[in-house]
Amino acid sequence: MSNLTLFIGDKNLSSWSLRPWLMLKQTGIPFTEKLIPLDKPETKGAILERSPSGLVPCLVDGPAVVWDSLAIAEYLAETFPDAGLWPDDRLARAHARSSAAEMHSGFGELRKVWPMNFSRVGMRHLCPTGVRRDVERIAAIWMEARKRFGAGGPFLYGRFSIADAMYAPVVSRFMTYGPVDLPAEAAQYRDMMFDLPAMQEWGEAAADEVSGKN
Ligand SMILES: N[C@@H](CCC(=O)N[C@@H](CS)C(=O)NCC(=O)O)C(=O)O
Repeated sequence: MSNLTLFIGDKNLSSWSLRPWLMLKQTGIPFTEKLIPLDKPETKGAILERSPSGLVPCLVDGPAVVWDSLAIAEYLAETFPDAGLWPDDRLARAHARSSAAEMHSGFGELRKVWPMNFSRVGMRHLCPTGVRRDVERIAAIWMEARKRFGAGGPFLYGRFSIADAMYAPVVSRFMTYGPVDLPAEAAQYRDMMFDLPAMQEWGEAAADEVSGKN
């Protein structure tokens, strides 16, 4: 029997924390969340008590300590096979893994120039060439996944998967710094994701953090 605790950072800012949190929420896997406020003198020490990398997210499940969003995703997929966190079909799964990995290791310009700021929808912004290139590549990944593998539902691979969670902070950025101009199919996916009750719940907590309610 699992007893999961997910250590996360501020909901307004911690894009990496949103990913495994959304995987757990969307699949209904029970967990306890513990938020460690970022950018404070005590932050590093508090995270290091739990996460050997000194970074969040970190998942603790009894003796298992899993740091890094993608490692947490794999741990959840393996521990809860019925949650269907990767697509069943081998080709779709290979595509989904590639999409998730590209997000995990790429899109540096977009991440640098447009940091996640979840509660601030519709901010004025610049869109330099590097960011535009990242936006176009992300839209292409989304549309290819939807076209080839998305027939079974509204998510990238039909049913909700790790790939959707990996792109959730991008969905937020596409609202914060925009709404960003996207092809219709990609915009439809972005809006569907942003409207998920779990995304709204995260957004409300992010807004409370910013307004000082939390
Ligand atoms: N590659 C890591 C990145 C984790 C990361 O950069 N986390 C940031 C918050 S979003 C962090 O812990 N920052 C705290 C610090 O640097 O002190 C992952 O995928 O989980």
